[in-house]
Amino acid sequence: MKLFTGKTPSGLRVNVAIAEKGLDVPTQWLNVMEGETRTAEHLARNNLGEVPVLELDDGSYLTESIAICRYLDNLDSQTPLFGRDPLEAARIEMWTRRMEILICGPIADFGRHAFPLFKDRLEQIPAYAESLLRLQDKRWAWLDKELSDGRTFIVDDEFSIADIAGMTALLVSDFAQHPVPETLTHVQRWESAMRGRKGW
Ligand SMILES: N[C@@H](CCC(=O)N[C@@H](CS)C(=O)NCC(=O)O)C(=O)O
Repeated sequence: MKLFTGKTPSGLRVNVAIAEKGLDVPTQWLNVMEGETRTAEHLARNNLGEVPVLELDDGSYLTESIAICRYLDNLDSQTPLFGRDPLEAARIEMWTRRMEILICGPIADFGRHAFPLFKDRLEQIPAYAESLLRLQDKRWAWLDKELSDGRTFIVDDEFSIADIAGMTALLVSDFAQHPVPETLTHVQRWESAMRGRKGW
């Protein structure tokens, strides 16, 4: 097994999962900004030219950060990230989708419409990008209400893949220089916990 990853929002998910589970996975780091995911060698691993990619021992490749995390999680029963029973697994799935779609969605789309990396890949619309930052603030405010019950993590008091999914939004927010509003103390509490996790 070999992981191809980067210091990127999606790469971070797998890096954190590996660190949390204490796995030892040989890793090759690719620099996205220097185009290392767009070489013929890497396109043969993933024709979307993205990381993370996990190469399996039979020579096949697994892509998509959450799918890779699920595979790694199933390799042992230590510190399960996807839940211990059917209901817990379903609640974690529910929240992972919410974190991906509602919380990561606007800021990731902002990046596509604002970051130079994407300028030749789509028509960037600056006004749309600005509107996505306002939407992101609304989504953080929604999450703040959800977390106002005082829970440490996204699903109850157990760190899970739902937290890892949300970390992506924090890292893209760093790149966008658009932090979580200071007034959102419950999200701030969650954010501090995330930035203190292994592998961040
Ligand atoms: N849905 C994919 C997204 C992967 C992705 O967008 N990777 C980005 C880094 S966060 C990448 O490798 N980009 C390289 C490029 O666009 O050239 C996942 O979750 O793994």
